[in-house]
Amino acid sequence: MSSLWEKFYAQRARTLSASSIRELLKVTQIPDIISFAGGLPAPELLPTEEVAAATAEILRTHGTQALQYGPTEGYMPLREWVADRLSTTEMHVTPENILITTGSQQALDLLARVFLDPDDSLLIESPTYMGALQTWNMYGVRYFGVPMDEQGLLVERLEEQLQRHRPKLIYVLPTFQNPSGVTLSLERRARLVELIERHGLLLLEDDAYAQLRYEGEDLPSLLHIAGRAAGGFPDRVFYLGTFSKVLAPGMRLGWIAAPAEVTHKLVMAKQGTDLHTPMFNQIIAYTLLSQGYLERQVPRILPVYRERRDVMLAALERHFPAQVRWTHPEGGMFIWVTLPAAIDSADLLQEALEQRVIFVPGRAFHATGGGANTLRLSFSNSKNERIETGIERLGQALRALV
Ligand code: N5F
Repeated sequence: MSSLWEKFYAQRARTLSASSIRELLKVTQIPDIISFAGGLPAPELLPTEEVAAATAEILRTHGTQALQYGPTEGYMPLREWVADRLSTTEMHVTPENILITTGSQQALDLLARVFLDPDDSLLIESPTYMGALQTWNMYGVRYFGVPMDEQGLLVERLEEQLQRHRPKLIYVLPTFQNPSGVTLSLERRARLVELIERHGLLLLEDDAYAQLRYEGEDLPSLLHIAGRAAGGFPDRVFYLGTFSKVLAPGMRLGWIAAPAEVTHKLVMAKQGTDLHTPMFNQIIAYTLLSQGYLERQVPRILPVYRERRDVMLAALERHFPAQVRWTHPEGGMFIWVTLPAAIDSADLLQEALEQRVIFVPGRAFHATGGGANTLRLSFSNSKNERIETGIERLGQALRALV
């Protein structure tokens, strides 16, 4: 239906669509709904006490700085902290490489402002993080999906796409991917880095879940593989990190690591967007991090999420029909489910809502069509009993459709 404002909207606003995760978040407010939709941290693991103590301390010691405007680049001690965490003996990262953003979601948008013209071609994993698609849709880009298997992106399928579409950038979530939960193998990581160098495109690595590993060995990031080869910060890799999954998403703190010249451009784009990320939140985060918060918090989080993952996997075995398949993530927050081809997960969501359980239907994670028979389940935000009950209800809803 056309509204009064239709003729006034900018061209880029015509393609705006609501995030299905954000829309489903509203449903989550209904008390007895079991939500496997948003990738939200467990509420009982959010550090309310520690943030309260740090806040009181900061107001005493850094009060005026915390309540004042600050630099667009971010709070220097926090930038230094991130740079130190990313530095290795082979790759020195400096604060010049780091821009603190208002969540890593903002970094996705700033990158688009700086790098993407209408009709630019982007390679994305299929499926991929829908929040990135939502941002980039506004810039009129063209997507080409690269298929994945249980080892992640099929790198051998890339070469042909690189030649055919001449993309400017490839967006990859190599570790505990959102939404599939899959991790890119070491061998494929090395080949991917080599390919982007050879074909001269940019690689955007989104590593939101890297710290949440429940089993298996840590793998080097694409940034670190490229950095080792380059003997310093690589030219072609931009790396996104976030404090949302291990600290608190409500603080809206993320970062981008990029070559200093690129960071400088991104800073100018951010100046026009929100001037800077809240100083108050940055100083709280830095205070906690410098007092060993992560070393305390990560070991608290891991056993809880590992158990929730295992409870969900076991419940899926018990309650889902045999024709349904799902991934076994080694970390992160998501399990990706593939239903028989004839079933649409959007129809399943309608059934599931009746049973008071929700998830994200898979279509939204596919930029180039398809995925109607897929769906994403998040296990991080619900306690074991609710996971068991929710999957049982979902199994019932599913049997009504199979
Ligand atoms: O750093 P932040 O909080 O802005 O997170 C954005 C983000 C960036 N990159 C990846 C791969 C992510 O998974 C996210 C966060 N995505 C969650 C999700 O459910 O897919 C949270 C969305 C929560 C919401 O929209 O309420």
